[in-house]
Amino acid sequence: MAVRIETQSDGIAVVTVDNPPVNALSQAIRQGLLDAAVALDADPRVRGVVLLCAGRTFIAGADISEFGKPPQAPRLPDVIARIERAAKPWLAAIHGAALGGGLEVALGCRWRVAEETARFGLPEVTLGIIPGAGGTVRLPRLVDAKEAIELAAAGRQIGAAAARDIGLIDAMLGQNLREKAVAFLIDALSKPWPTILCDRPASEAPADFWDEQKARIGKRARGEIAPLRALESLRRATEQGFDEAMAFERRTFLDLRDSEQARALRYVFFAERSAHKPPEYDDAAPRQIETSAVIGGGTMGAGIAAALRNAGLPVILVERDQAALERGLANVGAIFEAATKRGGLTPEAAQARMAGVSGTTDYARLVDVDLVIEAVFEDIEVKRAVFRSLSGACRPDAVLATNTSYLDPNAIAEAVTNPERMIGLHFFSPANVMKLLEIVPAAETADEIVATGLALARRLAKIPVVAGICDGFIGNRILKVTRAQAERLILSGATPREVDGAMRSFGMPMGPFEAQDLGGLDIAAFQRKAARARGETPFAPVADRLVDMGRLGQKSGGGWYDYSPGDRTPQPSPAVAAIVADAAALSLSRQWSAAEIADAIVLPMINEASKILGEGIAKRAADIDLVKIHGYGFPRWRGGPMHYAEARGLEEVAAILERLSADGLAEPPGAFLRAAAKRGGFDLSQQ
Ligand code: 3H9
Repeated sequence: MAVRIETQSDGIAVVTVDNPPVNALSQAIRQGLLDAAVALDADPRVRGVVLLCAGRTFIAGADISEFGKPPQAPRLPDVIARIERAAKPWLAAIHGAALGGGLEVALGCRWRVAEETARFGLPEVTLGIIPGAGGTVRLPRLVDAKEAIELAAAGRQIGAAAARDIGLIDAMLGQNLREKAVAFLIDALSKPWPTILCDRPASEAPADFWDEQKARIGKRARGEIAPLRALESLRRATEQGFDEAMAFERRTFLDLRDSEQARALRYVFFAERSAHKPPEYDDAAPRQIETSAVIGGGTMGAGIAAALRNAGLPVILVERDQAALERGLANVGAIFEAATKRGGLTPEAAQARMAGVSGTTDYARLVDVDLVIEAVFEDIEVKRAVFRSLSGACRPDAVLATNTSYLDPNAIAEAVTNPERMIGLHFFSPANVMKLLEIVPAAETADEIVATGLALARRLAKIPVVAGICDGFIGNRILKVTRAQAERLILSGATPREVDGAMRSFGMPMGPFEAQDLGGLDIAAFQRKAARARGETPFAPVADRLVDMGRLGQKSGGGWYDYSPGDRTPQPSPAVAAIVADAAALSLSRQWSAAEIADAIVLPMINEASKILGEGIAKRAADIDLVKIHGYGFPRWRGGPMHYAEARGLEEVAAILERLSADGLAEPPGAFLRAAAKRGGFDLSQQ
């Protein structure tokens, strides 16, 4: 039985939801809860009800996989209303996560208690919807409107202590949740019961409060619809009666559930989960990793070391001399210090993390480590030398990984004894923050080493994508196209500011020129130099000139934009305009709308991504979407470039590419994209 009832001799009934893996509110669970409320009200032995869940979590929400299908009775709002008005009052005893519909069920209970490690949230907005079973209506009847907005419109999740502090739960209980919850309920039954939320007034907010919140949430949403709709629903909940507000919330929920954004966000949700288990490696068992080392303590190496420590792995940081080692250790320390300042880590936790990082300049110290990640300068000879040293110093079965972003892991593997244990693990900067991990097997890499990379990604809370070998792998190969297109646009009449603005409007956190100024123009210039040495002809006439002039971005006081000292606000640069005018003398010049600019950048990205898929560099279209969302800020609510292309229609994408190509502004659509357009789409299934 998915919903079990046990009636104890003390008059407390314990209702257990048991629907692995996350106790989602499938039709059977909704029906089971409704039946339980009816049956327990009719049972004279019962005084009160404890609702808890089996397995690793409380109810994690509605069953997202049911969203695309016709709804089945009973509706969740009706189930919750029945629980709320039950004659025998309910208490929710929460462990794991109470999310979405799970928290809404808990709000229908008269009391909520939780284990210290429990988490709470209404993450519906992250799925392109708003709560649909009273979340936005009951929450502001329990907690302050500001807190309700954080949870329901900003989608923030909070821990048990914070939940207790804002009044979302009545008590935080330790281990043995069931016994403690029953004891809590028996005590609570003997005191006056709290008023059910549907009968309480909503928390009031000053007149200008909602306008301020609208501006704040709207700014953060960057094109996403759901957060502002959730805010509107919360506002109605404070201004209208319960039933009217419930009806508004439900209408909005149903309206959004079938929206393009919700479809895209659901697709990403399931793609993220599938990413951890690519079927090609189903039969490979990961190696046990208990100890680790990072070679190189620069920005990337320090970020990787911090990520490993955050996941509980001890780290040995290796540098070539004592001074570099001290700088590297200081870089790692600075990451934990910053986390402490932001409130993400207590000073004690930061100290403990740092205590787990030891430093050395001697490879002999690595004799026993399970995993080494190299993050030194992007130079093949430097990297080969590191791997020769590692081959001599480490156990023959230690996993050896390179964090290269452009070099060929096969060329590095030549320096490794037992090359089947060597792999590319491409982190994104800052490595302790960015979610993406490109896993790049070399020709001889064993499947179990790829599986080890996948398991490591899970442990580091990252999204893994297995990529084949080509220049830039999946992400940076597409990035090169993005940059080249941005440059073509400014040579065709658009300004850097217009291009950046258009891409922000599309939903990117930053435009391509601002991003280059932030990261520095020198790294890409270095890659172009290497590409030219290989006989390639990368397109970057303006960027090349800027680098020659020493305009490397913010760090040199100017790049695509000018910057006043101490001010990071990009200012249009007359120097750049002059270079563009000079370089553009032969090109066409025209006015560009924001939508045309976005097309001229995003559709060529899709074209390149299709080639990547056609060549087998990416195994699934969904992998490319995850790379662009988690490594490059592609708007999640658009589902990534491949999902976006399908939603737009591949025929249309191909036709616009043809037109751009006729004007010399992009490559024509490739064979794989044309074939997919004919078939009616990429295969966006995740297997
Ligand atoms: C909602 O509630 C709407 C209501 O307001 C209105 C109703 C009227 N449904 O993440 P994991 C699967 S909207 C279906 O790897 P973890 C997941 O696909 C919902 N399936 O585990 C995976 O399957 P598989 C609001 C779900 O321990 C497996 O469970 N709620 C759902 O790392 C394990 O997932 C949310 O948005 C679901 N709701 O993390 C919560 N959730 O093994 C979404 C998970 O086949 N869920 N699955 O790949 C989560 O945040 C995490 O899953 C959770 C566990 C934190 C619970």
